[in-house]
Amino acid sequence: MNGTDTTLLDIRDRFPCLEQQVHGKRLAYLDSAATALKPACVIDAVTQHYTQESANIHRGVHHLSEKATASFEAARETVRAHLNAAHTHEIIFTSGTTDSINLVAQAFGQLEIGKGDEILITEMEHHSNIVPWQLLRERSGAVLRVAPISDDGDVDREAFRASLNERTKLVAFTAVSNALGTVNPVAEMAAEAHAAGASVLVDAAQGVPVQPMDVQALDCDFLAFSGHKVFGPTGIGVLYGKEGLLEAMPPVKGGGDMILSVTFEKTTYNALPYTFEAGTAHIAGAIGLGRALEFVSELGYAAIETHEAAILADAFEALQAIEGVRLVGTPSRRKGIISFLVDEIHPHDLGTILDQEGVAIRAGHHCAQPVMAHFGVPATARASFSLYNNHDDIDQLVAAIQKAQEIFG
Ligand code: C6P
Repeated sequence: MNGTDTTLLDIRDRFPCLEQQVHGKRLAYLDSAATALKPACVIDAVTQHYTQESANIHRGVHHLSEKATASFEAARETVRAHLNAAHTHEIIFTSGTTDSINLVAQAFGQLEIGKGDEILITEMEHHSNIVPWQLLRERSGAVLRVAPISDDGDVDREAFRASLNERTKLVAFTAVSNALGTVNPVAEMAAEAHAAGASVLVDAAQGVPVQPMDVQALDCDFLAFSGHKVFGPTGIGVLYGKEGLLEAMPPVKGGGDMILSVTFEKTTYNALPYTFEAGTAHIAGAIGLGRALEFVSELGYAAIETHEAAILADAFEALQAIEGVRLVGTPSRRKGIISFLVDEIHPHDLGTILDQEGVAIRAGHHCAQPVMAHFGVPATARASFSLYNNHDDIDQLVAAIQKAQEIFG
C-alpha cells in the first residue's frame, strides 16, 4: 500500500464525527453508502439557519422569513446547477430518494400508466426502486419487467434491450448499485429506453456522491437522490424532472404551499416546483444540502474520483489477499463499494466484531434482496468508501477481518 501518496485528498479533519474513538479505537468509517459523514461546513450551514433565520418560507413578510426563503431558493438553484438542469423549477425537494421515486410512481403512474403498460427495472435495484412499481402495478394492472444481471454483477444489456418494447412506458434503474458497486452506463441505457419510446428514471442515490450526474447529458426524464449520502442532512432529497413531464403530472399530495387558491368547490394549484411540495419543507435540510453540493463542487468530482479509485484499488487488493475472503460481484466498472463474505462467518457477526475494532461496515441484504438471491446468499458484509477514507482505514479493516477469523477459528 502507498501510505505516502500525496495526490490523495486529506480532509479528515473537516469531518467532526471522525474525531471520536469507537470502543477505544480509531474510527474507520466504511459505511458511506448507507450515509455519508457531514463536513463542518454543512453542520455550520444548518446551525446558521436555525440561529439566524429560523422561520417558515414563502409565507412571511417579515425579515427572518424573507431570509429563510432566499436561502432555501438559493439551495434549489445550487441543486439545479449541480445537475445541470435546464430550469430551477425542475428541482423538487423531497425527503429523499425513496420519496422521489414514490412521487414519480404516483404522479407519472396516474398520467401515463394503465393496464398492460410495462415498467422495466433491473435485478440490481434497491427496494426503493422496486416496491413503488409493485404498488403501481397493483393500482394500475401494469406489468413489471426485470432485466437480469450477470454473475459478475453487470446488467445483462442484451436482455435489457430485449425487454424494451412498444408497451414500455418507463425504465427505472440505478446509476450505481448500492450492493455491488456496479456503475451502469446511464446515457446508453437511457438512449435505448428512449428509442423504444419510454421515459427514464435514474436512481442516483449512489451516483451523485461519486460522479457528475448531468441530467441533460444523460438525457434522463427523472433523477432521484438523497441529501444524506452526499454529505448533506438526512430527511432531504431531490427529484429532478423534465419540465414538460412535471407540468403534465397531477399533484399527489395536497396542502399548504402547493395551491394558488382554495374554496370548498375548487382548488387551483401552484406552479412548479411547488405543485409537488405540499406543506412546510425541510428548510434547514435543503440549505444544508445546498452547502453539501457546494462542498463537492469545491473539491471537484475529478479529485473525488481519483481519491476513491485509489482507496478502492487498495481495498480490493487487500481483501483479495486474505485467505477465506470471497468478493460478491466483480462488475466491469465499479465505484467504492465492495460486498464480501469471510469464511463461514455470518456477516452480522463479522460486522459486530469489526465494530469492536472501530471499523464501521454494513452487514445484511442492503435493501437489495433480489441481488442477494441472485448470488445465493442471505446477506453480505459491505465496505463502502468516501473521500475521507485513507490507507489506514484499509489496514484497520484487514486487521479486524483477521481478528474475526482468529475468533471463529
Ligand atoms: N441505500 C444503503 O445502505 P433513501 O433511504 O431514500 O435515502 O435512499 C434509498 C436508496 C435508493 N437507491 C439506492 C441505490 C440506495 O442505495 C438507497 C439507500 C442505503 O445502501 C440505505 S438502505
